[in-house]
Amino acid sequence: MSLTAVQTSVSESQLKLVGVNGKAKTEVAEEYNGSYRFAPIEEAQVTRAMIKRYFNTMYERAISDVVIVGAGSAGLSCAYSLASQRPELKVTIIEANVAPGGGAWLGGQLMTPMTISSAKLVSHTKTKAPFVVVKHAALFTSTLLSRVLSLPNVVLMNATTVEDLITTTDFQGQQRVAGVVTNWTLVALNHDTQSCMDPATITAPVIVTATGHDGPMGAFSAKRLVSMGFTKQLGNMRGLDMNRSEPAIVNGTREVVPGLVMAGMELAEHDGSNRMGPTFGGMIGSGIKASCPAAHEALR
Ligand code: AHZ
Repeated sequence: MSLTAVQTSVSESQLKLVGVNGKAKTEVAEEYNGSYRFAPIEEAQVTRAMIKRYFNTMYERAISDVVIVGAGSAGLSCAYSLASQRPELKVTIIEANVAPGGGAWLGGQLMTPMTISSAKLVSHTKTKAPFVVVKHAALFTSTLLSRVLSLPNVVLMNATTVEDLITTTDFQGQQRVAGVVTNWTLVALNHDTQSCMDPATITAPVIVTATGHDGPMGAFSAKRLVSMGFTKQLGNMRGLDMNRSEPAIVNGTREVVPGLVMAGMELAEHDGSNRMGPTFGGMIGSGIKASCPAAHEALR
């Protein structure tokens, strides 16, 4: 019997151990050993299936109820809390990286276990442990991502960068943030090498910014608030102190300027609070807390 490359990795005796979709085990073994077929498909169908949905989504979400910038642990926690409790809100997440999740795929120093510190209330009533350990950070992040993406009112546009903020003057004459300026990340990274490549926009009554601490992309909105004159100067993140950092971030989560709620480690750069390091309770708490002012603004 001639076997394809795929089939050579599965022995006939292995195949006989399983049954698929109610088929007899011997029938499955036969299919995988030469007669397995897919339904016929045209290449254009595949391309059109993607294009139509992607651009329909862009068209529809050009006006959103809430935009969340950054799909790290804080942004995703905010998205889950907000979109699951308020299914009527169109929540659009913009993530610069191809892979959403930010720094939450690992614990610290490229190690896999993730610690999540307990809120004091919980440790007093239920357990004395100051934190729980998730066996692999990817388990936390993939579970959260899958829950967020399963919500019908959530859209995630990854490989897309927020390049700027949109502002407007409200009916009281006050300046507020009213949307984001977006571009595909590969375009945004090439503004220095190509002539003007204009962006697109998404307007929304409220933006949640959770772009993390300073780095190649981080603290985007905090820095832009300074150059736009909304904020005088950055506080700049201080040295690592887990005991000070987590409460500072959760307690400091707020609408920093009208229309812009800030969450996660971006707040450390904005307010000048401490670095947190590899513990994630503060990020989850901050994301959940950010969903309250975001819902309030979106539903006004
Ligand atoms: O790619 C960024 C990351 O996934 C994304 N992002 C940044 N700028 C963006 C922009 N447009 C779109 N202009 C942008 N996306 O934002 C995400 C931030 O995730 P993160 O995990 O870096 O931040 P977080 O605040 O959710 O969690 C931080 C967790 C900590 S604490 C810490 C330390 O103390 O050293 N380090 C990390 C990673």
